[in-house]
Parts: sequence; structure tokens; C-alpha cells
Amino acid sequence: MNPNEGISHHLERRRRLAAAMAEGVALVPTAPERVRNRDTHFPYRFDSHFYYLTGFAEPEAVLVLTAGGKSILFCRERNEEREIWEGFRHGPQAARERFGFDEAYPIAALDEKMAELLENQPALHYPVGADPEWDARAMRWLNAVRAKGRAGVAAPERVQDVRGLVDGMRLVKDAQELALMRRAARIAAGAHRRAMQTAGAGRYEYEIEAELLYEFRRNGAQFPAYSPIVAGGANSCVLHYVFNDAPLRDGELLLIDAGCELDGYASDITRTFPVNGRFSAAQREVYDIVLAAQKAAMDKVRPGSAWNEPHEAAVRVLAQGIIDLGLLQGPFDEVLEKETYKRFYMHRTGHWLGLDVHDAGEYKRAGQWRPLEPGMTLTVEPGLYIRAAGDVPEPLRNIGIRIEDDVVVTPQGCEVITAEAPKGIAEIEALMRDARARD
Ligand SMILES: [Mn+2]
Repeated sequence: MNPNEGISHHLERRRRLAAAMAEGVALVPTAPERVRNRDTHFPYRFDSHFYYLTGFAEPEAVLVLTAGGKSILFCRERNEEREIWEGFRHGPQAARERFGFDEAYPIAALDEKMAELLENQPALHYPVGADPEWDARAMRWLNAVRAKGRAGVAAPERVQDVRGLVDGMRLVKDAQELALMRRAARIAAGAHRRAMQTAGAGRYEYEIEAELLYEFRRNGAQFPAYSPIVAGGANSCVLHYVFNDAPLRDGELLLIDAGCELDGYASDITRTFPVNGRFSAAQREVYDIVLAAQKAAMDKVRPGSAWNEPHEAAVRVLAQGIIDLGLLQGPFDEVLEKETYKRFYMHRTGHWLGLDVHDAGEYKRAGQWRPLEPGMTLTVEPGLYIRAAGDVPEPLRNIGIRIEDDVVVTPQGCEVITAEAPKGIAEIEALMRDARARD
């Protein structure tokens, strides 16, 4: 086995970025540690762009890349005292070998080295405007180089945001990313199965949240990819509900939107099911519409489709369903044109998925929706949210349903990587019935 197997994808990404920037020097810092209160920190999460290019997970690290392809890491030094308190750090030498950098230096050497590296370079690429501290440092480096002007040294004339180039690369996933995303998807699907198996009247939303988190963590996922939404009854109509503190009631639905983060990569799944394990007639009617909308959207996920086509397909099915339910009067074309369906479906049908749950990458380019390409990864997540109101028939009130899967565009169409989370009515009811029979 090639000893550099684990890092070959990162080397290739750095090579591609160097080629894309054409000239100059790029700098990509990782994220700072953040204080939660007084002297305790939030769990550390690296910067996605930095991690994408390096695979290096420690804080206080910076990647510098020249257009010629030389990659340099700045990172924390070994420190026996700090390592007793906080654990292992690679230090520059081990990091260089393990992650395949050409050079590595202590992070404290960054200012001095940058003033040298930028000599006679036409451009500095960095995340412009992302962090005032880096903006100020970049200006100091540029001024330090300009100060050498009388010695015949030229300073960069161009400062460019490096994120645009990396965003474009991140949009199409490579084999290493897809393998991780399939694993993250599979863990999250298992968590949704567990939620279906353990939900029941009288339990609290947070108890089901705990089941999800347990399943994520025991399978190695480091974090939830975002705050899980565990929303029973009327809460299912609150799109970003995160209190998760209400009791579950017989006869109501439970909407769960939860995914995990595995080695930096997110999964993002929503399932909706009845607390008591049996869909009512009204719940079934609405569910079938959302499921049909998702299928219509998925049929449009294939190379060459414009980004918006899955959404438009979903909206057509949902709009007709809303009319069929008697929630809106037709005609159909008017519901679409005046967007009156937005009272019940107010969000879009998906987003890019990757290192960030709402991943990097443009949806439109030069005013045109982006065409889908193999390797792009997105969610497909139509829903209907019927809040209680005087003009809504009793049985439909407080029904909020969303069905969300993660898909990879393939040469033929798409691969649903979250398929292990059941979504057919019969499948869900059978899983819940079996779990109850075992208790
Ligand atoms: Mn989503």
C-alpha cells in the first residue's frame, strides 16, 4: 500500500489550486478556537477550506501555497507542558512528513516568512474580508514588502479572495470525499431508524434527540452537522425549531431533521413519522404528496439539469397537492404564478452538501442556474407545513412534513446515499411496529 494513500487527495487538491491561481501566493488559515464562556472553549472545528486542502485538524495553522506548487504549513510547535494539558500536537516536522508538505515552520514564524515569500510576487490570494485580523496582517505583510522597494523588491499588486477558487473545487467531490459522505449518510440513516424505533407518546423531544446523538457518536461521528430539529405536533411547522423540549403526543407527527459530521463531512436527513406508529388518513394524504414531490425532484437530479429544475418539479407537485387538499383554490397556474403555495411551502428544495452542511459553491453563474455534474452532492428536501388556521380543515392542522435525502449526481442520474432511512409509509410503520413488538 502506498504510504501516502491517505493524503494523496489533499496533495492533488493543492496542486489544482496552485494551477487555478496561476500566479502569486495563497494563504489559507484554519479557524480560531472560540471561547464558550470564561476559559472554556467550544469543541474545536477547523476551517473547511483549510481542511479540504490539508487534512490537518489542529488549530493555529496556516497553509501557504505558491503558484509554482510549493506547499508550506505553519503550525504549533511541540510543547511538553501544553501536551500534558491538551494532548498531542504534531509540530512542524511530523506534520510536514505526515501530511505531505514541502516545508513546515512554527506558526510564530509566519509574519517574517510571509514578508519574504511575497517578494516579487504579483498576487496575494487569501480569504479577503473573512476576518479583520487576517486583513490587518495581510496589509502589514504587503507594507513590509513595499518597504523593500528601494532594494529593488516588488510587492504584490493584486489581492484576491482565494475562497472563490476553492469553492469551485469543492463543488465536485473526489473519491475520498464521496467515501466519507457515504459513511456520514449511513450513520445518520441509522440514527433516524433508531429515532423511529424509540419514539412514542409521553416521551420528550429531547429524549429522541439523545438517541440521535448517541447513534452518531457511537459510530465515530465527531459532531452533529447542525443542531438537530426534533419537532412534534405543531412544532413540525417551525422550520428551524431547536428547543426540542416538548412531550410527544399520540396522534401527532414527529419531524426530525438531523445529520452528523464525520471527519468534517456532513449528512443531512429529514424524516417525518407518526408518534404512535400509524399514519392517520389526513397525515397519509399530505405525506404522499410530499413523497411524490421528492420523487419528481429526484428524477431531475442528473447531469445537465439546471440547479433549479428539481425545485421546480417539486413545487408543481406540491402546488397541485395543496389544491387537492382544499387548502388553496386553483387554478394551478395562478397558484404557481402568484406563489400562493408559499404559505405552505416556503423554502427551497435543496442545497449543496459537503464539508459545510450548506456547502460551498455557486448556485447561479452569470445569471444562469448551474447545470448539475457528476460528483456534485446535494439534498432533496420538499415539505408541506400546514399551520392551524380558521380556513384549514381540522384534520390537516399542525401537519408539518419534510422528507430529505442526500444525493450524489452520477453519470446516469443520482445515487441516494441516505436510502437506509425508511421513507415509505408501509416501511416506516413496519419498522415502528417491529420495534414495539420487541419491547
Ligand atoms: Mn438540508
